[in-house]
Amino acid sequence: MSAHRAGVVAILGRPNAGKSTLLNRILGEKLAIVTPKPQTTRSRILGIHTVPGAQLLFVDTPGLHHGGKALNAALNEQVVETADDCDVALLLVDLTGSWGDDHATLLARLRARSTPVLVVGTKSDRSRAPGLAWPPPGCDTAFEISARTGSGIDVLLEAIVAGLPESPPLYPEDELSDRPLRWLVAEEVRESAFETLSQELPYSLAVEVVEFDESQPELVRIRANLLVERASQKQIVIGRGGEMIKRIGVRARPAIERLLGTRVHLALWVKIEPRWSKRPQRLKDLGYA
Ligand SMILES: Nc1nc2c(ncn2[C@@H]2O[C@H](COP(=O)(O)OP(=O)(O)OP(=O)(O)O)[C@@H](O)[C@H]2O)c(=O)[nH]1
Ligand SMILES: [Mg+2]
Repeated sequence: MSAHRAGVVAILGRPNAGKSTLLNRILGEKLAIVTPKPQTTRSRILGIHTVPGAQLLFVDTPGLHHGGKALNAALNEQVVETADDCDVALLLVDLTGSWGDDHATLLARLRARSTPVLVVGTKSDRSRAPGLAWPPPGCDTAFEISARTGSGIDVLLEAIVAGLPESPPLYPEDELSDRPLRWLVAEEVRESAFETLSQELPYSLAVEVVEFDESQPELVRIRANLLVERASQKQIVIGRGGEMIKRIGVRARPAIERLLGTRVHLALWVKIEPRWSKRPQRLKDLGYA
């Protein structure tokens, strides 16, 4: 019998490449939030996938991007640190998009550290961008997957396992993530806000669960604050007569109930917290750094 393998698998790529969708598909559970908007993921999330003979510790990362805010800098730092610390790297490239210098730079960095890198084309269920050279320049092989249909995922998983070091399992086999439940709950609310609110507003929004009362086994009472930076944003999130915040709650609640496996009472409040996205310590408290 071959030796047990285990290690950290970094999921890297541009915003919107399909990183979180792939993680959820592999785990068979929704761990990471997914939206059509770029820059959805704000922090590394460890997703643990245990199979006979191997344990894969997937780290979903925010998309690499530009911009001067402390939030953006914190996001990019997490990407680089994850890339430098992993055992196998997946470089996700949207097959409906393009290959660029950002991909090439990341690939060169990983190769310089001798990290095994698998280049993975995503969204293969959609038609490929006509100008895309595939496999990309400098790559002999590349994978193609669809996290939506599941196509190509088994082949990819086999290749990942082959690249992992020999090691006993590093986490209990029934563990799914290193993230606390209340953080996952906050993320569900953030996803709902992303989907409900339009334009840039979601990027100025943070969610913090401030109360999580499990004293009644059949009904968990949760209170979460939606933090915005300005009074005008607060008005938009609340909406006319409270209509918007109500919609955010209605959309988030079933997802949270699925996550917790109980009925949930969800109370949402909007609070102004100027400059939350610019304060490194606050980003840490919120779990975004
Ligand atoms: N058709 C199709 N759409 C996909 C697939 N994978 C992801 N998407 C869509 O692409 C969008 C972005 O997916 P995410 O998983 O949030 O992308 P991400 O790379 O995690 O994005 P950030 O967290 O913003 O960096 C969503 O609308 C997904 O539904 C796929 O295999 N096929
Ligand atoms: Mg994501």
